[in-house]
Amino acid sequence: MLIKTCQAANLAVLVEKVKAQYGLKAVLLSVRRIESAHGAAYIEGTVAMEKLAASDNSFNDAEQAIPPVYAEPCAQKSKKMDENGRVIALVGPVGAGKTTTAAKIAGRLALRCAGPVGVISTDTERPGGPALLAAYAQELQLSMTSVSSASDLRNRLSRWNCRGPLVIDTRGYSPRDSLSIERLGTLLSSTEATMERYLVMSATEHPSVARECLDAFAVLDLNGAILTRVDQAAGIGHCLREVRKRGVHMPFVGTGERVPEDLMDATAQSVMALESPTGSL
Ligand SMILES: Nc1nc2c(ncn2[C@@H]2O[C@H](COP(=O)(O)OP(=O)(O)O)[C@@H](O)[C@H]2O)c(=O)[nH]1
Ligand SMILES: [Mg+2]
Repeated sequence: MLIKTCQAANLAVLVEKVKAQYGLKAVLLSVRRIESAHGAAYIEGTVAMEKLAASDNSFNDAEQAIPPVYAEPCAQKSKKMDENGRVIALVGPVGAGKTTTAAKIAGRLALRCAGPVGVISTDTERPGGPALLAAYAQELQLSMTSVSSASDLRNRLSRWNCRGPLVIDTRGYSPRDSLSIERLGTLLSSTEATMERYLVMSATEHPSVARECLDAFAVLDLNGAILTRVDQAAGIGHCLREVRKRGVHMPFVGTGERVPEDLMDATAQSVMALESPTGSL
């Protein structure tokens, strides 16, 4: 019999995490609430199982499973980084799914991190801009802040002080609005934090949009691209071709509206299944 411990933000998340990580035969022996030094609370369960389930994998294993064409740039960078110090920013056009994907990624990180996970919205110029992210943050028990300037962002990052991973959701811009994209670059570069930047783009758009977005947002020194709405797209081959042409890393695809569930690792197998006309999700 193997005994493991497992942490999560709340009991429902813990049960899901145990099921996903250790299989349906694992037994939750006990649960205790832990207050961390920085005031955040989480729960820790003791789990018993006969043997490790084949599904005992996590983000890291999934990253290793991604073929080099998708994985290399980010895997190299993130391996060097302490998980708690990870800062991930999502950029892209309006309506691509940035906010939803930010919540999905933060929710996924919360499943595997014992400490707090934070989200930041820079979408403060529009009335109600940060509201959707704030709602997800409340549901997923994430620490949420909005920032409206470079100095706000710097202050937030320095106050957070690598207590856990941070996901930054930004305002959407048309790929033709090069001035705003440049300003966004200045905002994101105003902090000294090492930041992973991902373009979020929808697979339902016309093929030319993927091309335009990949070219326009490349000035932000992207670590990769995340394809959303693959569940609604007739096909994703056109986007994948553009992504491959540029050797861009693709860590995830968005497969639906549910947060955080509908985020799939872009492994060779999963992408092949999506690409093939008979493939299913
Ligand atoms: N079906 C589906 N809908 C998605 C996906 N990702 C986001 N959405 C939906 O797309 C809409 C716009 O998403 P949002 O995150 O607000 O886009 P943003 O403007 O880029 O921040 C929302 O209704 C989301 O629920 C996905 O992978 N699949
Ligand atoms: Mg948004």
